[in-house]
Amino acid sequence: MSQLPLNAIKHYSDAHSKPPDLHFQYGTAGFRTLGNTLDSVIFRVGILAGLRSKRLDGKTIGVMVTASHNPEQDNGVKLVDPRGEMLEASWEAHATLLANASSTDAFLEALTALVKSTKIDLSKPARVVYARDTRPSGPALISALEDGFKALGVEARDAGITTTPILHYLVKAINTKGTNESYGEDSEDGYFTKLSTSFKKLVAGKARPDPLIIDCANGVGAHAGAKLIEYLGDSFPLVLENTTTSTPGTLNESCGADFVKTMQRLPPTLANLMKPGQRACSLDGDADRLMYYYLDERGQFRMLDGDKIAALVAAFIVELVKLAGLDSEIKVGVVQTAYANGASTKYLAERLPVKCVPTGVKHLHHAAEHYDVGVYFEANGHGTVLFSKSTQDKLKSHEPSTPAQSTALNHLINLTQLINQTVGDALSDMLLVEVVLAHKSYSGVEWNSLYADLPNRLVKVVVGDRNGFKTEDAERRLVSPPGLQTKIDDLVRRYEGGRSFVRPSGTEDVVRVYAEAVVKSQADGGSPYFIEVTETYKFAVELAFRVAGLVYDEAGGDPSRRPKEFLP
Ligand code: G16
Repeated sequence: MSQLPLNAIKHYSDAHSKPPDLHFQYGTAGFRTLGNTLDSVIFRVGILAGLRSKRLDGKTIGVMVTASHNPEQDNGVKLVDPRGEMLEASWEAHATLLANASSTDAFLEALTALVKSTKIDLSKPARVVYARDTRPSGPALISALEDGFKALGVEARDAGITTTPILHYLVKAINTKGTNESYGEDSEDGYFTKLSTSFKKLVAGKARPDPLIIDCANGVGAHAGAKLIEYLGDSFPLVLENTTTSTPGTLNESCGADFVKTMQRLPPTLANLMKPGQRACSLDGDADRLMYYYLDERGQFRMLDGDKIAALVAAFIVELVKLAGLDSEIKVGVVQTAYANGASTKYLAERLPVKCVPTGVKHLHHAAEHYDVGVYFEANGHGTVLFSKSTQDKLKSHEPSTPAQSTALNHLINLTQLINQTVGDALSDMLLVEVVLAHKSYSGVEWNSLYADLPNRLVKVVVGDRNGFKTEDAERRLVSPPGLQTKIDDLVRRYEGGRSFVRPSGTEDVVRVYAEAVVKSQADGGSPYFIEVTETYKFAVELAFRVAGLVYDEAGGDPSRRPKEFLP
């Protein structure tokens, strides 16, 4: 094929027309909105994925149909580049342009222009691997995607219903197959074998962990978790909860990593299962985020979020690098976002280089690539660890001079196998956490005491147009609407240890408000938005809701809906 098959594309495109009056945007994690509006977008993404593959000489591109942590009625799609990482940023704009072409003719025109501007050789093969999560809107959207593949003549491989991180793994495994950078067998079996084998090696000789409860968010993590249990055998007992993937309305509903992080409490379904001291964790709807927690001796909920995971894992890797005698050659660094708890940033920055970047794993991933070992986690539990190519080569070629060095070196090599380095992966991260806990003989209590979180609160504000909110300084300051940042600064000054920022979400139609505070300044009076919370974090809640009030007013909301609408 040296020309676009315009007739075939036209034929299929007419069956997937764009809804008028809707604007789609490739955001933080691809396109994400109500599932029943996405038919044309997903069809067009099928063609775009094929063109991306042709542009990259026939390398396999991944397409994941998921809306991850979003409510069940939402859906979405994201593209995965050949090394298993997120789509290159410049192609996000192409995706947005194609998705918004108003008619089939406009779409054909935009495609022709794209082929020309990006110099795509249409004679190259187009290869794509695709998967979806368990959302009810998934099957129809997959058939729209497949129409896109048929229209362009894409060689497409269906990976079925699986997790986002497994799809990323497959993309990398397919593209590195038979090379000296082989990432593993390009199958789910290859993925589970790689994870479970390295996990067993890393915990050999350690006490078997207590059973771990996993809240699967009633999503695809339930399927993957059940498979992982088979591969782990006796090495680690897992108890899966919230596994009803076919009951409508249950996905992410009062469960899952986002619920735990936002509400800072146990999923209600776990309340009767957990005993003091017991550890558990929550995945999100596509199993790329992980939140840990436990009940203390008084039965109080204690959360171990992405920041705590970063602190635990980074310290462990630094220790192993030192034990292996490689500390002068391998430098470990950490990447966070503005959502990282101030106490975690302080703890980490006293020990390691720490960088702050805008929200979205793609930003963290790229920043982490600049370190020999880059540990990145968003506070919401999304993250992984990257070992640079030269670090991996060094680990393989280093000659240890003592048995202790040799052991540490082997642990590091096994960690490179256990960790899904393509993207945040809840199951791989969960095994990583358990390895560290086993090596350090930590319970949740010791882990939690690495540092004490500053009280904090996240609030979502529903506004007319979130695009009116623009930020700078890694999203820590608002530049638009004009004047709003000054008002936020005035409020923040009234709280000791106060910090707050506002940014538009890239995955939901809301503006997010984050606040930390320790004590309210004496000079400040009471707040009309006070809600019932425990003493320890009432000031953070108060500050978050007062800032949310400012945002709401600025966005021209209906005063009668203020402030109850702020409750997430
Ligand atoms: C996605 C991104 C994450 C991001 C999250 C929330 O997660 O992959 O990097 O933190 O959305 O983004 P926002 O605040 O812009 O809505 P997921 O798990 O939903 O794919």
